[in-house]
Amino acid sequence: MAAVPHVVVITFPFASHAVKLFRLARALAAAAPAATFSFLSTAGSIAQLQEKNQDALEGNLRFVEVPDGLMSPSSGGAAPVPPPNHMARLGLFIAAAEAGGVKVALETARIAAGGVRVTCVVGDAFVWMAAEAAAGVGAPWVPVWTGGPSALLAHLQGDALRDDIGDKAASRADELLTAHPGLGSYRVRDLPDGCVFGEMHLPIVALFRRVADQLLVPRAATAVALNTFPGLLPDDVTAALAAELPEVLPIGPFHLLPVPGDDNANAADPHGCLAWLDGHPAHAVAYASFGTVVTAVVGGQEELRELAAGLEASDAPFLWSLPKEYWPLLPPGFLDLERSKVVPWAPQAAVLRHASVGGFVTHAGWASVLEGVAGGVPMACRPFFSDQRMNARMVAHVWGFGTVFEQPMTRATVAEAVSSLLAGDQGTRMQERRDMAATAFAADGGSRKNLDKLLNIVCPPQDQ
Ligand code: U2F
Repeated sequence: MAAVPHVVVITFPFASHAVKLFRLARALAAAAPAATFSFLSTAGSIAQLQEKNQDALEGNLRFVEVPDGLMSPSSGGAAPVPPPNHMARLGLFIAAAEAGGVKVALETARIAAGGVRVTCVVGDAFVWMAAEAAAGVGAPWVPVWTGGPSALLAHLQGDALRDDIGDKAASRADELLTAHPGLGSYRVRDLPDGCVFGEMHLPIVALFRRVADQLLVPRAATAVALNTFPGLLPDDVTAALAAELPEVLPIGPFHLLPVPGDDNANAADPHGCLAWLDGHPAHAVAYASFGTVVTAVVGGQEELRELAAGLEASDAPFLWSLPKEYWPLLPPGFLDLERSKVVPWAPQAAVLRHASVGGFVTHAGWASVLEGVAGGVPMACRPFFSDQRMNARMVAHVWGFGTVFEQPMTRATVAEAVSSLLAGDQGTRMQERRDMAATAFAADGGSRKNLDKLLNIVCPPQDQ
């Protein structure tokens, strides 16, 4: 008799990764009701997910904790170490996961599921040690890359890029990477931090190298799932990824993954963004947001004030999602502007789908880019780090769907970018890709087929 499928989905518990992997877990759990699903994350990340998802979850999905590394071994795990900064927390989590935290969590998941052995591990690629843990229990490993696919390609080709560029990144910054398959549209300066330049001592840099090495181990991964949909990426990027990886499964946009009862249309909107948008004509409003890590001040307080001044100078009505702690940095009187709305959080995917939104000022985090594409909203990108420069380049130079701030934003460049997004016809250039996104999970949609393939891996047909 075939084993009862028990699928573990493990997330990287930082930034918006957990939200993305959790949506995938819910979509898989809903599609395979006979299988058991365990969602693995740290206690803090699980608490946040539970707070945001108060509706009934799929009955075959349960949470299981992985260690966050914050407990001091010398204290016998009794007292938490004082919370360090984001990068330090990330380093502690990785160290704990590598020291056996993931393996132990798989065993915890097995016990919590009444002893049903883990039959498949779907995991955020950042949690690279899940590969070994999966192999240890004889289960296939399916890594999931949530960021920009071109940045993944750059990490996979990291050795060749470092051999080519060495320490000449600064003098060759504007050179196109035409010698590297799939990277010909990008300049040296667009590469992700830690690939050939950046703060090489940071734990995230070591993490990216380890992730790429793990993905390149022959036969370690059964398939690699990406947050994109067939037809979105240029052919050379798709071909280069296929050449480097085992089966590539584009199963995005993740925000549209089919989760019964949650299509983002009824997203929580405690600050009334959608009702406010209802009061504006089509394509009239600019929306600004910088995701969950950048939050608009990575560029510094001065740049935040320039952005504010630029939005004000553009004369357009605007909605800005900005965490409240930064509001005191805004120019005097800014929060009282009649034509603006500043909120600490917006239901972004629904906002970008709203007919009145005509332009998006973004850090070019990959989910934000996909939500912009799905909403048909052209973007003015201010990339800061990681994959964001490559994502921004894809938006502006590959798709022609907006602009990039190559320098920190100023009052004048913001006002000009916003006016041109709202006045232009760039939205029509993306009509085809927008339609592909909208139908990605329809019966014959591109991502639907890949999601079915993924389901066949995680729960082979006889087990569903
Ligand atoms: C890191 O990116 P972020 O988490 O900062 O950015 P996104 O990938 O764009 O994801 C942000 C999500 O948060 C949502 C938004 C996205 O789904 O809709 N959101 C919202 O709903 N409301 C708000 O007010 C603000 C945001 C990293 F920094 C990037 O470089 C990577 O590309 C990304 C990959 O996972 O992770």
